[in-house]
Amino acid sequence: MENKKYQSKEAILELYNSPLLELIYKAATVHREHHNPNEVQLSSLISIKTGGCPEDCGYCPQSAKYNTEVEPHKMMEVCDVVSQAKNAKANGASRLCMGAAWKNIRDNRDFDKVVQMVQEVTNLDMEVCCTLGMMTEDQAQRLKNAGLYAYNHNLDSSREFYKDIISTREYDERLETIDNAKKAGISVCSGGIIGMGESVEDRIGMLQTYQLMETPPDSIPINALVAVEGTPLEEQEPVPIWDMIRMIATTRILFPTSVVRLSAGRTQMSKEGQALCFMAGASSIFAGDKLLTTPNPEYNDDMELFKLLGLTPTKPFQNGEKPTVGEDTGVNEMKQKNAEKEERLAARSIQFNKAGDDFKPRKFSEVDSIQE
Ligand code: SAM
Ligand code: DTB
Ligand code: SF4
Repeated sequence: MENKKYQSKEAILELYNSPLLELIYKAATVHREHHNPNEVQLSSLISIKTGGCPEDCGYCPQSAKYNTEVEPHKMMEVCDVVSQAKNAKANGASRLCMGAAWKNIRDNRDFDKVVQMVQEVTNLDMEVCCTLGMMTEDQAQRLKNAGLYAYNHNLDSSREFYKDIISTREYDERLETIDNAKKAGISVCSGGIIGMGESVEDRIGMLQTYQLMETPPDSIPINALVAVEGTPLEEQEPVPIWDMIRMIATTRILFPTSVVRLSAGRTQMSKEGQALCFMAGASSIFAGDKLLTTPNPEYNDDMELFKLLGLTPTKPFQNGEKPTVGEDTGVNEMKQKNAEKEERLAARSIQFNKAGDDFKPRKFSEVDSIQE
């Protein structure tokens, strides 16, 4: 749901620039009308496929175009993702977000694995979110059938500023993927980054794009740029906390029912700063000492902050029903092939062991004599 009062850029800008304490008060009031202010969702991030991305997003350490410390890694195994998800759940996370450094999803074995991850993590009673780059409607349907709850695909900034930070894809392609997620009935998570050198008008431009959508995103992450060495934005100064608070408060007022996420960049923020972000309507954080590839506050520090502020982690599926987990032909074929492979390996090792029964190793002394 959007707040129709703020549709023009001028109206949003006036709100953004209003006296800070007034803005926070207004945002906190809206927040209390639609959300429990004492609950904040813990979301856990896993980079299921890291680095080597062909896109050139100027902020991203995973782009193959930049020389950063990120080591590329192939697709993780399903069992490892499930075990990390169990761990995150035991620590209070109700959502698992799986990220892949892809330009777009391709219909191959790696995607079959992702679909299986979605099935298995949803079966743990967690909200599963994926962020895999561009996605067709068929791929969205397949993920939805497997139990996917949300898809994260950020517009990141205004249409005008986009060209300055990414040259390998168009703003409209981003909008298309968001539409494909919506058509499949997947909850949309889409937001942006501040601190990339954009103007306040660019921040407002992004919010207006969401505001003018028929259905705005259910979840809006606000990231503060993590300036990573080797990327074109490595020299950017940390974004002032006041900008973060203004952005969160404005987003909260514009989209009263959406979840506003205080996302990347928290290691630069004080506890007091983060508390004001919660006051201004943020109700979700990424928990765990790593985002996808960059650092995040220690889990224990976050728990200390929760205790101090009297916050509790949100339970899963507060804003929507748990999706059903459907069978998937690709996953079933993959499992069948894996089972056959294991059978073949087991048969081979039985043969080997049998041969081994008759095998009498020679004594060392005999071997020595041969060598002589
Ligand atoms: N490749 C997919 C894509 O771009 O949609 C998914 C992964 S990508 C890393 C997900 C989001 O992470 C980006 O849209 C961007 O908003 C955020 N992100 C990436 N690098 C960041 C950074 N250095 N600081 C803050 N946010 C960042
Ligand atoms: C989002 O908006 N922020 C998260 C999540 N969606 C996938 C990612 C932040 C990534 C920060 C840079 C990194 O760790 O590589
Ligand atoms: Fe690739 Fe996503 Fe990073 Fe852009 S933000 S370089 S698409 S991983």
